[in-house]
Formats: sequence, C-alpha cells, structure tokens
Amino acid sequence: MTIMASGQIRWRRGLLSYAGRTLVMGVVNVTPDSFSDGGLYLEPDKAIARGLELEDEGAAIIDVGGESTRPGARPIPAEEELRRVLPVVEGLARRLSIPLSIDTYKARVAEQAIAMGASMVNDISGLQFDAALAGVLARAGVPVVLSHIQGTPETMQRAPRYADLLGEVKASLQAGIALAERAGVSPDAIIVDPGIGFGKTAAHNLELLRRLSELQALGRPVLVGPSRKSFIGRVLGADGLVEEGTAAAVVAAILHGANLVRVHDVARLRWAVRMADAIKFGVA
Ligand code: PMM
Repeated sequence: MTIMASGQIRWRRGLLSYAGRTLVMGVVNVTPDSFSDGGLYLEPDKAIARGLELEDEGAAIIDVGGESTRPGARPIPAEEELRRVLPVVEGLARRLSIPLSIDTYKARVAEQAIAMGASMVNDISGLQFDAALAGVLARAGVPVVLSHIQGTPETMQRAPRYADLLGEVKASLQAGIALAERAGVSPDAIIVDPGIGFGKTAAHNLELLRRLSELQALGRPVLVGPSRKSFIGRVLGADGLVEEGTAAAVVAAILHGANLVRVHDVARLRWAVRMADAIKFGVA
C-alpha cells in the first residue's frame, strides 16, 4: 500500500482517494481502559461488529488498538496486546472492504497483525519506541501514520513544555520520516500526525490545530485525532458537550489542511466532515 502524489492511497485491495475529500478513520479500542471507549469492545465479536458498523457509517479506514495510550497508562506486554487484537484483526480484516489499521508502536504486534490482514500501521510514537518497527513496515510495504509524542503515555502529561511547539513537532516528525525511509519505507507511504494530547497542554493542542497548515511543509498527508480528548473538556467546562467540541476541532483541522481525521463516533461526525469538505473543496 503506497500513497501517491495524486492524493490516493494504494492498499492491498485498491485505492483510497483523499483528493477532494477528507478520509475518516474510525476507532475500535480493544482495551479495558481507553479514554472514551475503554471496556466497550473487549470481546472480539463486539469489536468486529463495531468495526463493521463504523464502515457502514462511512469510515474509510478502521483503526484497531489493544493498548491504551491515555495519560498515565502503563505499557502492556506484546503478548497481552496480541491476545486482545489478533482475533479482532483476523475476523474484521476479511469482512471489511476498507483498510484495517493496527494502532501499535510494537514491531511484533504490527508484524503479526499485518500477517492476519492489517494493511496499515498507526504508530503513536512516530518510530521512537521500537527500533524494529521501521524494518517491519519496509518489508510489508504498508503505509504508516507517524504521530508526534513528547515523553511516553505514562509521563507525557506531567509537564509538557516546548520552546517552539510547531518547530519541535515538525523536527521530530521529520526525524521519524528519515528513520522510516532509511529502513526502506517508501517515501509516499508515510502519513504524519501532530499527536493531539500526546505530551501537550490544552493550549498546545489549540495552537497545533490553529497552525496545522504548517505541517504541510513535510510534504505528506496529515492525519489529526482530536476526538473526545481532554483539551475539549478543558475549553468547554463540565457542562460542555464533548462530541460538539470534537466536531469543531475536526472542522478546524480539515480547513487547516488535515487529509484524514481519526474519530470514535463516525455516525455523528460524518456530517461535520461533509460540511467542512463542502466549504474546503466545494460541493461535488
Ligand atoms: N490518539 C489516540 C490513539 N491513537 N493515533 C493517532 N495517529 N493519532 C491520535 O491522535 C491518536 C492515535 C488516543 O485516543 P483514544 O484512546 O481515545 O482512541
């Protein structure tokens, strides 16, 4: 699966076009403790059904994750992550007609998930956490999302600090791109993500959304994942509707250059995405 200059992503079974529209990545967390959907899809049948439902609702990619990366979360062993995700990947990948992405930073998990049918890897560490992952990606020839993080999920929200937020995020993503390309990952198979909430204060997240267009200098498709993150509650307060806040963040991201957005509630968010796309691209 490769990403072509024309705004298309080639995957095992076809092409995904992000020319003139934003691709929605729908989330299925097979974890007991993820921030918003922890515990809901721990049973493989429920997770598979949820993935199929997200496809019906208009998702272009389904992202399956087995380790929570919420602030303070401890890493889990690869065996446990594989135990959670492999039955879901195996059951879901062959039923979906869209790509299944595996949300992991571990080479072993990525490799086995790809063997079971995953066609894309989503690494929240941007290749910082597992030196073996780049080789797995290169050998499999699958695209990867490289996301920015400062610290680790366990420590990242203790005291995030930047002298130059956009400069540091861009430099770190560029280092991840260089590492991937040195390992043999195709330059057009790399998607970048500023990592909303990953070692960032609410002010940092808002600044990243406001200045997102600066990431286009990296010359790669941009993915953004603001869905249900705590900066929304920080802005809206206890009475705020998180899904409305997510919709606003998704629209801002799209108008500032996001090509893909990662969300939990595809059925609701698709309307905000469709409206933002009409503003950005015009009505087809
Ligand atoms: N956020 C989470 C998990 N994976 N992947 C990418 N590429 N970007 C993100 O912003 C991102 C991610 C955490 O969210 P969740 O646990 O609520 O799904």
